[in-house]
Amino acid sequence: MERVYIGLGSNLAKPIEQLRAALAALDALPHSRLVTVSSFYASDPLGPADQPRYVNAVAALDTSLAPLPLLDALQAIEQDQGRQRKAERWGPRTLDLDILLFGQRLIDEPRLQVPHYHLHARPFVLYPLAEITTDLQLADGRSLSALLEACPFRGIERLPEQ
Ligand code: PH2
Ligand code: MG
Ligand code: MG
Repeated sequence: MERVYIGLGSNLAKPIEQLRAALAALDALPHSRLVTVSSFYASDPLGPADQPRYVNAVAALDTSLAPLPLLDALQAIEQDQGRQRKAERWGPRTLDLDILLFGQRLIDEPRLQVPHYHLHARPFVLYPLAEITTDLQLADGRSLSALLEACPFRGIERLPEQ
């Protein structure tokens, strides 16, 4: 089993319910166990501003699936929850599931880069991740605490217990 951190995001069709349904689907994945989930956080959209606010969370999953089969499974969950792939970068979506970290692996393939490229710049990823880990070292040597110091808790709001 390897510990994988997955970023969840939604800003369409009842985002909180989208995240809840996605967590149930993650828990039901074969060869996998959902370990922990952060609080849910609301934030303004990064990217095009003419879209609703997002709800984000981070989940820890223990899995013996390999990275690309896990990515396939996550994309199938996105599809099941009505994700429509559009040309617009960073546009609105019912569900986004991103592999943030995969054990201590460094992955650089056309379909998958791990650690996730934008991890360091996104408070709505770093703060939920920090909530469910301690002393996290990324496979590329960066420490989560250093990333947090460089990325203030700004523009995000921790939602009350769901
Ligand atoms: N995801 C995006 C684009 N913009 N903004 C917020 N606040 N949260 C997201 O998850 C997000 C975003 C594309 O993945
Ligand atoms: Mg994303
Ligand atoms: Mg994505």
